Amino acid sequence: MNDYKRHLITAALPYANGPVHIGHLAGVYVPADIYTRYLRQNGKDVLYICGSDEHGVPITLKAKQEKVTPQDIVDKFHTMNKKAFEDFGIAFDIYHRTSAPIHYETASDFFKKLNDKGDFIEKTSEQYYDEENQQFLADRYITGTCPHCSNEKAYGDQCEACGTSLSATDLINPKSSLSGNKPILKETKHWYLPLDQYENDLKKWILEDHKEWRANVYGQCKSWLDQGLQPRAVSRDLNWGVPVPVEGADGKVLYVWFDAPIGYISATKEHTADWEKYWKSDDSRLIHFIGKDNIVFHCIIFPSMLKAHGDYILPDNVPANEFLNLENDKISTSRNWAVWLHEYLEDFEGKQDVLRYVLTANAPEAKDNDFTWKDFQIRNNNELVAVLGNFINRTLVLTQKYFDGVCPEATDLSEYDQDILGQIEEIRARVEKSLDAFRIREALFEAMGLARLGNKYLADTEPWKLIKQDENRVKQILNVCIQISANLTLLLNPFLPFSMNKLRGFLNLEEYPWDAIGNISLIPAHHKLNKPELLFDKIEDKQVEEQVQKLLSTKKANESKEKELPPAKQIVNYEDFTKLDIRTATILEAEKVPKTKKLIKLKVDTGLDIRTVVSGIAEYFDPEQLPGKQVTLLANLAPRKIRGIESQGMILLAEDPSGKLIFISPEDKLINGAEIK
Ligand code: B3M
Ligand code: ZN
Repeated sequence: MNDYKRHLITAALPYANGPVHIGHLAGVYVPADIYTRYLRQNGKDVLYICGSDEHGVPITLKAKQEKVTPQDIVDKFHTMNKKAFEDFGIAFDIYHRTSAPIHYETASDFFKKLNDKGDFIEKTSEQYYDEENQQFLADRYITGTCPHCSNEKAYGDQCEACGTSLSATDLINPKSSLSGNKPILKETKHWYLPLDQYENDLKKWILEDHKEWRANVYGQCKSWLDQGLQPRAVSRDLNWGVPVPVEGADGKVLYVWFDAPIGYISATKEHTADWEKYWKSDDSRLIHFIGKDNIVFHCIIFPSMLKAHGDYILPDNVPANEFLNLENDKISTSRNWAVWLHEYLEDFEGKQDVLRYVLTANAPEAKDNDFTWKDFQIRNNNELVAVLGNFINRTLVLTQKYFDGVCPEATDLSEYDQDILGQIEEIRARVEKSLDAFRIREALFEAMGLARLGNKYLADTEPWKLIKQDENRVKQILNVCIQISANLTLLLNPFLPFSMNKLRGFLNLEEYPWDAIGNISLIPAHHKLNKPELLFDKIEDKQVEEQVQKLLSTKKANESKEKELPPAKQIVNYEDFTKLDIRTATILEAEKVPKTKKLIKLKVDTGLDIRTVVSGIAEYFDPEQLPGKQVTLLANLAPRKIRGIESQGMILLAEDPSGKLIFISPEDKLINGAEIK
């Protein structure tokens, strides 16, 4: 660890326009939480800061869609996400929000200071404007055809079909999402932060002084810096956000990416009157945990803002994670392709640590990774249950059984015992090395090494075989196992806080600091342990199948949403329509046409006669369900031979979005042969 006096850990502020999911946890909040808990266990002065990002265009769009105010949207998701994080043991010192007055004040003051110093460039440019709504259009409010791939639903900032980032003026046939009209170009003034002026300082600060940053972070920064930085607008024409605090800026707010990182500052202010020492002294260490899509904002833009301001420290590291996919597909809020935290806890009550474990063991630190329910089950059953849980359980159950739950006294430990216990410190050193370098996933693997070691020790020594002839040896063995268990509570606490808390209860052990790891008499002889329960239990196939099924139905629903309605047909005149003889009829008998997949032969009562109709509905209906059903029939369709059967007419059906066929039946029972006109 390093010698900083204080640590300020920030985790990206999630947008309050949707619930949080496993991708958020894996990318940012769990690794930051592990790191923070590690610092706290080391007795460090540390603040862990987060909150809701409550501005930006998507929130206003969602409010519009749902016919509520943006404040309603953010209130709902702020409350929901705050609770979800708490439920998962994400131990923020504060979970603040950017709609709070203290944030408005802080962000305004920040802008004013830069503005007064003349740090901004004011520039007028032409932007799209919706005349009907008398409003400038944010890029997200404009759709049109992508000039690269011809996708007709590209947004003014990005085409989601081909991934190209766009300017609204690149779009062919631009359309306002507000009115549907073609927007006009109109002049508007904005404030720009001249990033180009900070380029040289940034180059030195990142490319020379922070070579230790993760390769993905360093690489992205390098590529931005190599391309050369341009001035960036820090204001927008929008009515949701922090108003631009200068005269004559009506209808303009600070760009969400200008105010959101200042949210870290306002949250710290809200939390402690002593906030300045965390932000403004060189012996404080600022660390931003974020996802990879936020790198440029935290490594280039926010540091430029901080530098321009002058009073603030810059981040010492920005450990950004790549993305987590779900069952081989990109996690997406709009397509509901996610595992939502609140839903996980409904289905896996009390299993927060299992998810924390799996997301860390498979963390997308260096590349995108995939979460699958099968892997979730395997890691739980083979690692948490079979290794960690099994070791703890055997230790505690055997101690209960042989020594009434009292830690036995161990004298004259064997060399093997001493070697095993000596390895605890080595493991601790490896965990520290990994955590200090933000290799959290490797740190977990190393920490689990102590559980693996304990398991191996038990398998090697087999105390259950010795109890009859050599009780003294069994005392030594179980004492060693109990000391390993006690050390595990400390070593795994940052990763699995719920379970280690439980284990501390089983061991009747008080809390110890991190540097007690390696102490081999944490639990003295004759110390009474509590009655144990299982620390982890198996996840059954059925539970996993249910989750997979849930995702499959999401996939189906999405596919049918994407399915387009068939195009409208040519106009016909009334004469043409009256030529069709459409009548009610009742199915009397139904049987499958042999050797076909789709066909059913029906006998129907048309009121006029009883006739045979062949219909392609066998994939959707059982012949047994059909007799008695009243349907509509096109009665004067010229008879056709289908598979050797003459079909006299056609039953009318409609297709639902999933492709399922549905009969068109009268709402009330009618006579057969009633004409439909
Ligand atoms: N709300 C983006 C995101 O959730 C943004 C982060 C702000 S951190 C200051 O990806
Ligand atoms: Zn495109």
